[in-house]
Amino acid sequence: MSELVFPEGFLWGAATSAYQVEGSPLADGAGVSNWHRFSHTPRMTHNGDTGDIACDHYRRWEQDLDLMAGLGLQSYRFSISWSRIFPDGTGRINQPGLDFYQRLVDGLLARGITPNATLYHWDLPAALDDRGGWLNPDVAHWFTEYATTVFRALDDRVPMWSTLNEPWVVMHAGYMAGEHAPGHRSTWEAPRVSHNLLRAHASAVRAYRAEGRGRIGLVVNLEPKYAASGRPEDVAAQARAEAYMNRQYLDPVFLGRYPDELRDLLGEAWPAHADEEAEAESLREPIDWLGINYYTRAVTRDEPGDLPVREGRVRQERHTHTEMGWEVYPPALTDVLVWVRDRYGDVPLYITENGAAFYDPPVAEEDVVEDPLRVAYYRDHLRAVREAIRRGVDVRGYYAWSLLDNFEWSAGYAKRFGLVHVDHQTQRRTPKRSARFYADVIRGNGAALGPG
Ligand code: PNW
Repeated sequence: MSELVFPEGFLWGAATSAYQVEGSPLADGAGVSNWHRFSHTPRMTHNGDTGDIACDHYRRWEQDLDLMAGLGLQSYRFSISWSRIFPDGTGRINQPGLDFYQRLVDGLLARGITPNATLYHWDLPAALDDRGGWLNPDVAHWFTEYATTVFRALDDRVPMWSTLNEPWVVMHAGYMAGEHAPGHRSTWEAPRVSHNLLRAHASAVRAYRAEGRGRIGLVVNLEPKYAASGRPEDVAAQARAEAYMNRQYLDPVFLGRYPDELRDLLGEAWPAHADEEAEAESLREPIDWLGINYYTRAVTRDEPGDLPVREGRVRQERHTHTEMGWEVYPPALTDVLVWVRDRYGDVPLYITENGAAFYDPPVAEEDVVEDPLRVAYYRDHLRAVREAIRRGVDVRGYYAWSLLDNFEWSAGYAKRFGLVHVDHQTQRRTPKRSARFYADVIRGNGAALGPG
């Protein structure tokens, strides 16, 4: 490949997820999800925001597909809402829920856009939460029943699948930190949740092998950890933090074992999980591709007593931070891609999310929102991806997070990640400068990034 452009066939896309954009959560026979319930619980989200309307994508999907086509997107990563298909989580299938995704997939294909479907992006049927959710070992069967139904309906037109989006966030934010549904805070529950997530993933992959025709993978969030100093305590803190976030899922999937550091960082909560450890080998199930969501890095130092990770973050004042408080540090994206290849071998990689929340100026009469920080973020991170490819890492595609400003979970609508601005009062969509920039990048297969 020439110096500037990406390999031929590199896939350029953007991503969203069901609860964050669709709205109409109970339409056409859908069941209540855990996130519907959680966002309607007082004080759980910023400003009491919910996904009741979100981007109204459930009704405006055709307009949104035209928007994608206008940007020249080659692929769209979206998620399927489990509770639209199985209102009770298992058993009865709600056909109108499936029909929505049939229409969406057909509309993508009609525009030459490759669908990339995520089965679970955090919205669990509330009926299953009532039965213990990810704590109940039966969740692997429930998930496989749901996955198989969706495969049968859509696999003839969807060539790329992933099982779970960011199991670490499901476990940590949902069961350890209490910030996401179901809002638990339990060091004891967390390892069981992780294990059941991995069992569900492996079981769905096995089901796909039996009848699927496309490629199936897993999507993880990775945040490279750098030790704040060479002190042994800080180096050990780095290893714990890396094991907790970056290796807790990938080690079982690729190596068939849990990281040793989990024992240390979960303390008393871990010995209860000898059975899980013994079962880890059965979690190793070959996948066709791995999705990596990258936003930031962490510089870590030892902080005794701060359970479970005892990870003290050292804020890097000299660097820009996004509205999420996340440091902007593009070189770590190159590092993490090289790290995955070196540790786990040559599985095809996709960046399934990358992007930033910044304050955007109010929409004026002009037809574009100026967002220079986001343009720089995309430029610098895409250069970092190109650098990893130069170093021989097999990166096959990139998805911007996100197509639209959307419901940013517990941060509600206050944080904007979109390439396209959404006025949540009127639902008007206005492209930002970053959308124009990204369209240019796609058109020249990376040439618009320039050298660097
Ligand atoms: C991801 N972390 O969430 C999700 O996949 C998206 O749904 C979300 O909108 C996006 O990133 C922006 O937040 C993450 O703490 C949440 O490391 C938290 C972390 C990582 C990813």
